[in-house]
Amino acid sequence: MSGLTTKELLERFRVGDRRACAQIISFVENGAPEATLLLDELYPMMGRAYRIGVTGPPGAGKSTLVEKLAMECRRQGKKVGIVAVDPSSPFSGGAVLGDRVRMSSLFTDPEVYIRSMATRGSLGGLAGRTKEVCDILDAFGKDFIIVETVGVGQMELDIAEAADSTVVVLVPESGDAIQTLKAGLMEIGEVYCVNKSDREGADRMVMEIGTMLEMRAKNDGWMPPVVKTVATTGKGVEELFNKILAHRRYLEESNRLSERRRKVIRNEIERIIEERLREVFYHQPGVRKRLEEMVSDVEQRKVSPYQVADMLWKMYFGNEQRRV
Ligand SMILES: Nc1nc2c(ncn2[C@@H]2O[C@H](COP(=O)(O)OP(=O)(O)OP(=O)(O)O)[C@@H](O)[C@H]2O)c(=O)[nH]1
Ligand SMILES: [Mg+2]
Repeated sequence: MSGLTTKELLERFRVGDRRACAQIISFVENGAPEATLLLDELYPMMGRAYRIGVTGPPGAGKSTLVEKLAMECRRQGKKVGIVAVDPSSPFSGGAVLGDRVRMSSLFTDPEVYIRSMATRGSLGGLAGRTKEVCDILDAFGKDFIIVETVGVGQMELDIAEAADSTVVVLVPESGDAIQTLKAGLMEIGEVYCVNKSDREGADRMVMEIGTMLEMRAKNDGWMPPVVKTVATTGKGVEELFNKILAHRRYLEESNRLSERRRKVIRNEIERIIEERLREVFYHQPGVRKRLEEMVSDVEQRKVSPYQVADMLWKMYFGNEQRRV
């Protein structure tokens, strides 16, 4: 694939060449110079895929469940993209053979595209990149894109926001842990899944989740359903998928899907501008150095952080602009 011009790469992508798709994703992941142009070119082809975020504690069975959800999509003749963000055991790459074997039926299916992104912490902006990787798979013609993340941090929240439907996967044993989880995970789910329901305590867990959801501040006219699954056997997965589709219908019929997508677009533009502003600001000669120098002054309470920020601001914008 290397050595192709951007135009050639795009031509291959458009006819469904998986290697071209992989190459474009790599460019975007690595922040290569051609990335922006490629994304611009692909933009008109995006917006058709439905995006499902799957999140939950480590080991809850997310990957197994994603595999089964993808199979369900395939059974219905839909094309699927899978993105695993920062997986402890990657789907692809061969690093963990076990995962690869488990996913094997999907690996050989040309209508399924699986990508792991194990780059958390590098260069920042990963949440943005995840969205862009989904965008590429969208342009590639996938009907559904399923994103797996271990939750819940700011990044997962960002990803949840970019997903059309967010599935939260919990297990019967989450029991007490749910207290600590509820702040994050109990807010973002649109469909809840009690996986490993072959184990004891699944029904109690379903009830507890239901109770917590009733107390949730804002449900927007959608009461998140709770589904029991056994990802290893596929039990309950069809129902889970149906609930996701029901959520989709709800979003479409209430006009919320386009509202949400507009919000995502707005956020994205703002994020790009903020990134650029930050970059331009700190690249201004002397700004970083001056900031460092002032830290000890602030530490000794000679000046306040606001006064330092004002000073730096003036270095950049001159006198007429004041802090807001
Ligand atoms: N008993 C039982 N085991 C399950 C079920 N689903 C998944 N597992 C097992 O749980 C383990 C973890 O499954 P994964 O799918 O890798 O879980 P994960 O949430 O993706 O894990 P991380 O990505 O590492 O956070 C594996 O050994 C699975 O076989 C289930 O429904 N019942
Ligand atoms: Mg996993």
